Amino acid sequence: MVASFRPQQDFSDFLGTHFIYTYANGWRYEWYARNEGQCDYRIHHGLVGGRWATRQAIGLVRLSEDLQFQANWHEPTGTCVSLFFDLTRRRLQGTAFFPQWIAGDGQHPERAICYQNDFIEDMRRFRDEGPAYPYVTFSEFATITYMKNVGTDNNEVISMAPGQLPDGYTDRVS
Ligand code: FER
Repeated sequence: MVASFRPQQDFSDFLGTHFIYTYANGWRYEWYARNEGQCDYRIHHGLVGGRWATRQAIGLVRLSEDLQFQANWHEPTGTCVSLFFDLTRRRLQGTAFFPQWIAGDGQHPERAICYQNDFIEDMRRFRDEGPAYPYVTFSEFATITYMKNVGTDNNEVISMAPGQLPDGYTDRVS
């Protein structure tokens, strides 16, 4: 039998970290590792810029003994997201599978632009009404421009809509 490899699943260097990053195509996101099972995020630029959510359920994986972590989750909209964070190199690779109703030509990304927590039932309805297929795959590398540990379960990190933030908020570096 071939020995299987599974790095120790120690998330202590990742949990509580707040990130701002920009994808190669210009999309800018903010993401917070709230705790082992949940993330908060805000979308500043991109297809669904203005969208944000807190306490989204995620699965976390530590990919190696280095500071490499992966977060995987499924949104109430039907979108599936997988983010690979390389903390040492301050890089990220993100893949999202968007249903047609969000990312298809002539469809309705604007319906997903909200504070999702207040519209979970609507998002599930849009998801179920579709169309879902064919899914639209987004896969890009991003550069992390801000990375700071602010502790876990901090409600001050992602607490208002992207449009309510002061000018230049996403340009801060750390
Ligand atoms: C990301 C963080 C969150 C990302 C996507 C999301 C594409 C969420 C998307 C959605 O729910 O629509 O880095 O990369």
